[in-house]
Amino acid sequence: MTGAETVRNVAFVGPNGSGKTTLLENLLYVAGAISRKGKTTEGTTVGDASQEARNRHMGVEVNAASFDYQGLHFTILDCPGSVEFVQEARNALLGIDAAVVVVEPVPERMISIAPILNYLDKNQIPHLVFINKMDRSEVRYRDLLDSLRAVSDRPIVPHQYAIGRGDDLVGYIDLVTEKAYAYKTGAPSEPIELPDEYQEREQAARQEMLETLADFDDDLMELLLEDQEPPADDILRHMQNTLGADQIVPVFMGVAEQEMGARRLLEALVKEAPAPTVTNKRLGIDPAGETIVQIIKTYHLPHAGKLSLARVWAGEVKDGMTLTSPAGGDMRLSGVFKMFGNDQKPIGNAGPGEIVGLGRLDAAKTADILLNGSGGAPSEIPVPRASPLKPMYAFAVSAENRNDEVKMSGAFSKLVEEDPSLRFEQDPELHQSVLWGQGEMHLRVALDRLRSKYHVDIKGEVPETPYRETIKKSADSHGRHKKQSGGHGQFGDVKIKIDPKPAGAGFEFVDKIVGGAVPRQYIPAVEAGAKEFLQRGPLGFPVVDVGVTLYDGQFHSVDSSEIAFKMATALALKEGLPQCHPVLLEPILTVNISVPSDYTSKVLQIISGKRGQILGYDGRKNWRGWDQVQAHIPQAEIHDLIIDLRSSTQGVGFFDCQHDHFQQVPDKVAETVVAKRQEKAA
Ligand SMILES: Nc1nc2c(ncn2[C@@H]2O[C@H](COP(=O)(O)OP(=O)(O)OP(=O)(O)O)[C@@H](O)[C@H]2O)c(=O)[nH]1
Ligand SMILES: [Mg+2]
Repeated sequence: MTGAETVRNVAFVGPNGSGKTTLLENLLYVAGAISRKGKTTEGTTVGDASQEARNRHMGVEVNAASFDYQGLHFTILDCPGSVEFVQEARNALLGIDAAVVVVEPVPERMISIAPILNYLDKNQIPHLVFINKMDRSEVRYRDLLDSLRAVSDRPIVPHQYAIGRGDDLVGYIDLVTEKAYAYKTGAPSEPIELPDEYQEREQAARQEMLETLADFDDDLMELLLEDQEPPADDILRHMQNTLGADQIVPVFMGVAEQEMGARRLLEALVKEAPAPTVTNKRLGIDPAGETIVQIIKTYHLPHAGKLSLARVWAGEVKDGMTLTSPAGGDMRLSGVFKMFGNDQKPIGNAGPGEIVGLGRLDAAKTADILLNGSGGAPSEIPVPRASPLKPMYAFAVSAENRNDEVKMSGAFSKLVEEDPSLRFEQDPELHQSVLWGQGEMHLRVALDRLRSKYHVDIKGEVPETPYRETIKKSADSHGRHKKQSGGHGQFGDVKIKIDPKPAGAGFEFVDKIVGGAVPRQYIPAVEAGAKEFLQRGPLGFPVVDVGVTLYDGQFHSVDSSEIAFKMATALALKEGLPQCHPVLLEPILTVNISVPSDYTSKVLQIISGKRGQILGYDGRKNWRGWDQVQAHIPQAEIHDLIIDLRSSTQGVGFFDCQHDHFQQVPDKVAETVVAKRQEKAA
């Protein structure tokens, strides 16, 4: 067990492909935690631990690497960058004490980190930026810094300043110590003279850094006003304090692939990253109290069973102890593990501040708070919780082999435990099972997991739309059901009026029989017969907003029965409805789309292209530079919305939606829908 002061928990986040896993691999190598460096393109890294990640050469879930370095116990969480897996990062970030946002040196793409910066600031999570791939940089370093400033609410403070860029990258200046270094591939950088042409830029950047730090410290401000030079140690302390309080965002840089900047970043994490006690203090949790753990990730491993990656907020976890889930169930903890990619090493126990794997907590889900003892209800623990993201993309899923349907439901519920941004639903109306998630890749990875872990082959298709139909005109109709076959015959006869009703009225039945033309006891059968028939109207869909008035009929004292009147009603409707000008209705959703304002006009185009109607747009609350567009869009057009949104907003656009009303489908579209329906029925 490690004391909380000597623990450092860090998450690597940032856009997909920015080099997080590569940076981690190089960091682990220079820290001596691995003796050979793997490559993400070869599926051999610690960070891309799962088969699904290795196959795709990209992160698809969070993975942890714990190691010791310079007397500190580090855990680094490598988060996937793809927006479709962002729930993983959101859960992980709540369990760490500092984040490294890894970005590429491309100003136009900085907007893609805006959502994650927003989340970090909302939760006051200290974070620094690592500008990776400096060997590819085509712009001036100061322009890169400006592009970061444009998306960060907190001041951007360069800790390192680049010397050269792209192919001409030489090294960096440390703005705290004012020393210059030249990079060496696969070796520590070497001190050099600060190049003359950088003197001025260095002075300006350093002055700006000091002034920003002074905004948070009166003593430093006074010193600067007196034109005095603060000692490097003091500056470092200010850096550490303001970073720990999420007041500034220090910027580091390098070329992860060539180990450049990896040592410097590690040193910064050692000297400047906050200890778990800082986070505990912010949240108001006494680390010395009774055991509190938070599940930040759930894995179902093929051999080891369920493994929960957990942050110990307080107390101790110990093999064999009892932990209580929010649902109230007690679980016996079976195994405490130090995590390292695919490897888990049993360690028996862990203390406050540590992030460890916990074995066989069968009733625990990702994001749960678990307690030991009488520490109160989990819901009262002041730990931030990541709300599950609203799903934006769906597949209708079915087992390739019909016998696997039951197995499929069980397997999906396990996947949802691992990843709360997935949702699995049964749709009784359309007889389809629907898997909801964050995008196509997200769902494809889920289906791959089902295949590799639970051995069920699942097919995913575009879900069906729950169309309706209604009528525009009234008509009278007559239905007679008569059968004389041997003994008992069947006889029912009804005259009905069919009327359109206002939208939302549903089905209305009126009984206007006088003089017993249809005896009392058969009238409920007429209503039931109508309801049943209207489940599938002339176009093939449930009929809504229609009134049926029974005003006349005939009966037979022996042959009439409920069933005969039901049949007669069905015949009357079958004949009458087509005279009533039936039209197709489709569900319309209210959709709220959020995008950076620069893309708002593109979004308006996308909406029009999907037969949508724009209701209005405005600045998004608490999101500087973002708009929220509200629109009505037909559900039938929503399937690809997130794909179109992402492809025209650098991946950052998102939406939520809910059902609003049904609306008549334009004739051209309706023709296709009805033709398809008839084809399917045939
Ligand atoms: N030129 C250059 N390429 C790099 C550097 N660092 C990483 N790469 C390459 O960038 C690609 C993506 O690297 P990853 O480490 O998988 O990126 P990631 O951020 O983990 O990606 P996700 O997990 O998908 O979010 C790989 O092909 C790396 O080899 C670098 O410093 N310079
Ligand atoms: Mg990765």
